[in-house]
Amino acid sequence: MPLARPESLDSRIIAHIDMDCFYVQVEQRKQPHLRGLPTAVVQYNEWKGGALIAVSYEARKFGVKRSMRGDEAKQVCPQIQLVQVPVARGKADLNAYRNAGSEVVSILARKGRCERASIDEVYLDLTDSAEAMLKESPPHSLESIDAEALKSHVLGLKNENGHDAKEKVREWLCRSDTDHREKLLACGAIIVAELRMQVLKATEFTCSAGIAHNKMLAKLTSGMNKPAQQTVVPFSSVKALLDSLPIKKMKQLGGKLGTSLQNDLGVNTVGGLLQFSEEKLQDRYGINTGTWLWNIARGINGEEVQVRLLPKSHGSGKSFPGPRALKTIVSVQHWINQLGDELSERLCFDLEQNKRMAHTLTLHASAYKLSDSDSHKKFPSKSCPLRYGTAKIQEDAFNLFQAGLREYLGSCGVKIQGSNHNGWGITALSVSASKIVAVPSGTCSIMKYFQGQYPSHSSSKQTPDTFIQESAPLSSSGTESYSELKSAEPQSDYNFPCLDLQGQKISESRDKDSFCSSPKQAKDGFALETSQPTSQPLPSGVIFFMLEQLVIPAVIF
Ligand code: DCP
Ligand code: CA
Ligand code: CA
Repeated sequence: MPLARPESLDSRIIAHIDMDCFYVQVEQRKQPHLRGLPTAVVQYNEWKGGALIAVSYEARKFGVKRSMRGDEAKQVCPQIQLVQVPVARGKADLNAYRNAGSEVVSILARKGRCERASIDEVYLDLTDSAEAMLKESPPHSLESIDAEALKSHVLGLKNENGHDAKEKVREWLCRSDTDHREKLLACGAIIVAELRMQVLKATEFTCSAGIAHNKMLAKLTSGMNKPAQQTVVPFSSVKALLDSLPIKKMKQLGGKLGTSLQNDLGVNTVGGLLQFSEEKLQDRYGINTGTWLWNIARGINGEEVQVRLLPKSHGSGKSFPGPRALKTIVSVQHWINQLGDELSERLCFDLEQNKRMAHTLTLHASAYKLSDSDSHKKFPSKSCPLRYGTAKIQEDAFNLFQAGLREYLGSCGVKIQGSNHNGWGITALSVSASKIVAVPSGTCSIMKYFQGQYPSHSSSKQTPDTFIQESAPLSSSGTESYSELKSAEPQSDYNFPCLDLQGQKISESRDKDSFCSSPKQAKDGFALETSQPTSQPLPSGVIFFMLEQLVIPAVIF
């Protein structure tokens, strides 16, 4: 068996913080009379009362689950309060939730390196803060320990739920007869309890947390004691935690790899992997995956917390289940226009607030054919270079759709033009923007940046050659991806489009396709994202002229 790695002596302090029934809390803050009542947020939809997407803990006690529809929830809990997700452009509008998530991030990021991992969760690397606390005011020197920290669940601590549980936790937090790592962990628990209280005070939202020596263990435990509680993972309790952890519960083992471990190796818990040598796991699953499996069986995970407060991609999508499937090109175009409009608004907001631009536009769809021998064939996702401007995004997304549909229908020759029924249906559509980068600092103007970076094309049409196959999953509504995209990245040497900014005048920008013509959505929730962008800001010589509904980049040298 290989020797233990340096990572197993990991003395970092990592927290994973996840908001409790997040969309419900956002709605309850808007409508305080809903607080404490069984409440659920329902996705816009008339069928059977809509789909539940967030359920309060009061409603969960009645057996209400996220998989239910509104009507079903009312059967198991007649007094349930159902709140509709806000709607814009005929689809769910998640801006309020995104902004609420940003409010929380702006508080958490004060204490350590912060990685926004989804709309309602972050990782924090609190190592430096914990080291500072241990040096300056170690727990045993404190006159009193914060009540919230005393409510921590410390894995492996006996008598966790007994009457003197808090006293046990106090003893654990204040131990002086332990190693440096565990003293740091105690400091991490106190810091996270304090942060959670700050979040509650500033936003009225509760959250739960896992505190451990690495991301994997923090993530595994943040949901163990919900709502409004935190769980601490001392190194000594890792083995027991993983011994009983079903293999499919581990992030990245929920799919085929987890199934293979169960079926081919007969392993049902993460700890069950301990019986295999690293070489054996590498022989079976390749060098990287084999080593990764060997490590996770021991609770080892060297993954760093990335500095990321902003999303890596933006998406806007909608599903059209059952009878609502789109069956004509005209209806598809209508929805692509709605999705493109929303995406364009978000891109402009990102550019204005964070000085970032996306470079790749991708269209995903789910489809069926009526007479289909090849029913497993998926609608191919397509990408092209992204051009700013609502009409351009709409046009390019529609071209991508048509290219995808041609390929999807293949030789079966179903016609794709016209507005009559054509023998196919679209059950989900999404457009997304990825490859988001900062406009480089030191560039003397946005316009020069565009002119220098992007070869000019007179035609706005994408040629089929620039379409790139992708396989990212569909989003059902507006999405932001905060983690690495798993889909195939577009080829790196594709041509960038002309952004049509050259010689743009204010008067010409009044049309719908003007560059970032909608400044209205600036929101307080993004304050931190503005003040601490993950990347370089625009050069100081560039300002945005705001004129009525227009925002035009201009050079003031
Ligand atoms: N969400 C969604 N559709 C899903 C899952 C989640 O729209 N299938 C939204 C609603 C949730 C939010 O994302 O409120 C965060 O998702 P979580 O999985 O973190 O669940 P909750 O925060 O609602 O509950 P919990 O307290 O269990 O974390
Ligand atoms: Ca959550
Ligand atoms: Ca979550």
